[in-house]
This record gives sequence, structure tokens and C-alpha cells, in this order.
Amino acid sequence: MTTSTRCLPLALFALSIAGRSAAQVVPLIANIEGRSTTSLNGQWQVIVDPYDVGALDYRAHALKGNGAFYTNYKSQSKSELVEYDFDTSGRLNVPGDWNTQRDSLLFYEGSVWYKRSFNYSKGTKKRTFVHFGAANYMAYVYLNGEELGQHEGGFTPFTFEITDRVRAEGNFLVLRVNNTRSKDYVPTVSTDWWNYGGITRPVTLVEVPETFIQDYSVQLEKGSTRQIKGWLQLNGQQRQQKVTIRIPEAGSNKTFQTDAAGRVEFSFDADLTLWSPENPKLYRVEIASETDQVTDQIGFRSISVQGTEILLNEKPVFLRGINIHEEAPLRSGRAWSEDDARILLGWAKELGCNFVRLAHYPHNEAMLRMADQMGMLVWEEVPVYWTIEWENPNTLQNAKNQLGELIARDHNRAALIIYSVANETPISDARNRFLGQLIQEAHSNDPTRLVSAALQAEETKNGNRLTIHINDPIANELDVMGNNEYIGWYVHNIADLDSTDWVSKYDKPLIMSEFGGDAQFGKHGDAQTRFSEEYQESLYEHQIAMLKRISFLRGTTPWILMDFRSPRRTLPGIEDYFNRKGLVSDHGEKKKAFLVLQQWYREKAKNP
Ligand code: GCB
Repeated sequence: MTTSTRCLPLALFALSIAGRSAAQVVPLIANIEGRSTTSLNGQWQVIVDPYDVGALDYRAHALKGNGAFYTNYKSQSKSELVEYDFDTSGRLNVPGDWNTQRDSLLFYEGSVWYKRSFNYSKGTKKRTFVHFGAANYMAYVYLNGEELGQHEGGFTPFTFEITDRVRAEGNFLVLRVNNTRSKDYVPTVSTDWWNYGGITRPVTLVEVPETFIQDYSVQLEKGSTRQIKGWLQLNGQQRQQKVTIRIPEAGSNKTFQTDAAGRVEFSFDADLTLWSPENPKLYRVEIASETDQVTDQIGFRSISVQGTEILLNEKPVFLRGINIHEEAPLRSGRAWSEDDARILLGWAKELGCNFVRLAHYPHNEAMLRMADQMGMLVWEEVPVYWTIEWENPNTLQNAKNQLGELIARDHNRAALIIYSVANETPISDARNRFLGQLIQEAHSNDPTRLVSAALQAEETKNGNRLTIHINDPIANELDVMGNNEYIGWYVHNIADLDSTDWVSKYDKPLIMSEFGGDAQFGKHGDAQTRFSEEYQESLYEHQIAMLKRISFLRGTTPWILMDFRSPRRTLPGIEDYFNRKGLVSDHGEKKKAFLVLQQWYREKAKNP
């Protein structure tokens, strides 16, 4: 392990500005798309290194000299021993997981070294950053043989400043990406999804003025449909500047002054057409300081909770949702592109959805941008999944960092309405404290959005009637309760759904955040035959009948839109390492249950 500073969460922003010369790691730059950028996507040279010989010597000490792979050392004579060579070791595409690019890497967990050379002509009086959309799970980053830093967490972006290190010619950027699982990580060792490794999202060089607009929030104030409330943060020496927020189509043009810390908070009235799934109106918002400017596409909507209602733009809404994993449609591997997002959200639209749960970790930014454009409300989640190390302060800090990075990236997206802090985590005091802190973090970091989690429930039986009680202390701190249930698949029979009732002691809305069962596309049988489309179809019919009886239900996200890879699913000929609970197969074929849900959602859309 290196000793360099890890990428900083948003909370350490002020600190990092103050100490910028000490470390190149920086908080996230908002809206990379809106900046002057150079893509480093494409083929990178790679060395697969299962024993970390490029990082550690045979006594497990960090390698310092030419043997360290990040130096990209070449032997200087025919007798000099150098046992690695990026030039002849093969290539992989970036962005992309390594597992689906080489058969031999499908199950691989360990390190892969990536190297990419580039020339770069930096503008005068400019600063340059290298931005990674995500690398799973640990990333150790080097430029021109020197360490930039490291980042932990497989699904959130990170940035390093390289202004003083990048040269006109012959730069080489090296990453060691390691996806080994560990008990103290977030997520921990056991998940029901593929542990795709690699640089899974785009790599981008970002050039900005010496003092630039680091981040901003331009959103409706909580509880208002016409008051914009926001803030802007500059990064650089010239911190006191005039800044302008223009929304030309709404006739807004406001000027403010940043303080000595480069920050300003503002609010102003605007006459806006509100964003909604039916009318996903986005405004061009121009944000300018004296030294920098950036343009974004931003929608404005309100979201709140009143008793058991969820209110979108002050009107009750039922969230007709579906779960989605970040699994590429129609091809294997991690999804990352705009095309992937268009297909996945297109299927959700076809199903009649106005809402998606992006399970179980932050998906790529293209998904959020596409949801904004297509009018799809979004639940985002951090991978606090199952059995996290609740007592471990580093694990908590890590979860907070990932949540902070997610919020920093997406807090201007209208589509995003819910942050979820956990999935199916067993109740204990330590877990309650851990989640309590994450909930607080989400609320204080972004007070405008709702916070949820997939909770635990209890069941009681009275004769042949089943009652499920939403009873989880964490519910007290949430805005919206989530609950996963697998009646008719893992527990009880499909027929039991007809005699199941739900009760909640909380005056809060419930989203049934999972239900479903596996079906292999094309496998037919009767409604009792496991893995047949008919079983899944029947399960959905009975589930829907039960869900209709839950008075405090305000949304559903069945599990799941598309079949996805999982190492837990070993059954040959049926699962073949895929979880088959998709309504669409991994080849894009629609199963019978798709039509059942579609029909219900179409009715619901007409008659919520
Ligand atoms: C769950 C988990 C989800 C699994 C699903 C299943 O409860 O939240 O990650 O994939 O069940 O298929 O078992």
C-alpha cells in the first residue's frame, strides 16, 4: 500500500484548497462534459499481475526502483534483467471491464496494470486534471513514473491535478487496478453481482482556468416550485469574483459575489416549467465567473413526502419502477455508455415505468443524464449491501466517501429523487448507528432529496394468513421506506401471496424495492415449474394483486429489468452464472412477465 493521500470526499473540500500544493488529489469537478476535455479512452496496454509483482518485492515490501511497473522501465542493455514489458503484454479497451474482454479474465480477481501514453499541449494559464469515471475497486495512479494517489471504491469518479506534471510529449499514465474483495470494503465479500474489474468508465483530461468553477448547485429550494436556491464554489487563487447564473429561456440573469473562500450561496425566483416524467423539460443554465464559465442542462422539480404520500411537483405520484444493474444490454459486461443507457431506460419506458432503481451501487453518469432527458425518476444507491463491517470506522468512512462522491456528481440532475443508503442489512445496534450516520450525511449534503433503504421486515402467521410488519428502527430516520420481499420464490408459495397482508407502524410511504423470481427465456412449463416463464408470469400476477392491497404503497421496483451475471448462480443449463430474474434476457428477449407488469403499469399510469 502506498502512503499517499486518498482522493478526497466533498466534505474535505476546503481543506484540499488550502493544502493544494501538498497533494494533487482534488474534490470532483462538476459537469466534466461541459468543460474543455481530451478523452483518454481507447486501447490501453495492460499487464495482468495476480501476485502484484509489479508493486511488491518477494518480501512484500513496496517496490521502488525500475522493477515497479509504474516506472515503465526498459532494459538499457542486452544483459539487464527487466521482467515486464507493457509494449508486448497485450491491450484492453478503456472504458471496459477486463472480465468480458478476455476469456481468461472472466473470473479474475486481482491486479491489472494499465498504461497509456499521450502528448498534451496545455494552454497557458490553465490547469489540467485527469478524471476517472470509475475503476473497480482500488486504483493506484501514476503519471510519468510518479505517484498521483489512490482511490477506493469501484463506482464513483475521482480526479487528480496534473498541471505541474504533464508535459508536451511522452506522458505515460499508469494505473494498477485491483478488484480483490475484502471483508472491510464497501461492498464486502459477498454480493449477487459480478465483480467486474478494470477502468470501467471513461478517462478524461480536463483543462480549466487557473481559478475555475469547481462545483455548483442550481436547484429548486426544498418545498418550493419557483425559488431557486444554490451555491457555487471556485477553486484557485482568485477567490473573490463576481459570478452570474443565467437561465435565458426563463429570463433569469443574476449576479452574485463569492467570499474569501471562493463560495457563494444564492437564491432567486424564477418562472419555470417544471420537469416531470411526462414533460422532462431541461433548461440551459449558464454559470460564469470572471475567470471561467460552464453550461449545464438542468431540470427543476420538487420532491417531498407528506404522510404516506410522495409528492412530485406538489402532486401525489406512484413510482412505477424497475430495478436495473449496470449490466450492458445486448452484450456482456459493465454498461457505461450513452447507448447502453438509452437501451436500458428505453426498455423501462416500454414497460410503462416513470422510475428506476439503479441497484446496488452508483451507476455511470450517462445513465443520469439520459434519465434527465427521457423523463425517468431515479433511485441511486451506495453498495452498503448485506453484511458490511458495521463496527469498522474505516468502512464507515469509505461508505461516506462513496456517498459523497455520488452526491457530488449527480446533485444537479432533476431525475435523481432518492438516495438509498443500504440494501437488506441485518438489524443490530452497530448497523443502526452506521446507517444513521449515512442517512444524516445524505440529508445534510443534499437536503433537497429523499433518503431511503431496503429494510428488514418481520412476518407473523395467523391460520393461513400471513402478515408482514415493516419493523426496522432505521425507518424512523428515512423519508421513504424500501422493502425487498421474495414471497413465491425464496419463501412461501405463489398462492400465499393471496393471503398476505402488510402493516407498517410508520406514517411513511413504502416502495416495494424488490420482488420477483427467475425464468430462463424460452423455458416453458406450468406455473409450478421453477425457472419457466410461466412460473415468473404467475408470480407477477399474484404479486401485483397483493401489492394493490397495500394502502401505504407508493412505488414498486421489481427485481429486475435484465438478466445479469452473478458468481452465486451456478446451476448449469439454466443460470450459467446469470441471475435470471430479468424481465428481459441478457440477449434482450422479453419474457412473459414483462407483459404482466407492463399491463399493470399502463393501468396505473392512467389511474394512479
Ligand atoms: C436480493 C438482493 C439482490 C439479489 C436478489 C436475488 O434480495 O437485494 O441483490 O440479486 O435478492 O435475486 O436473490
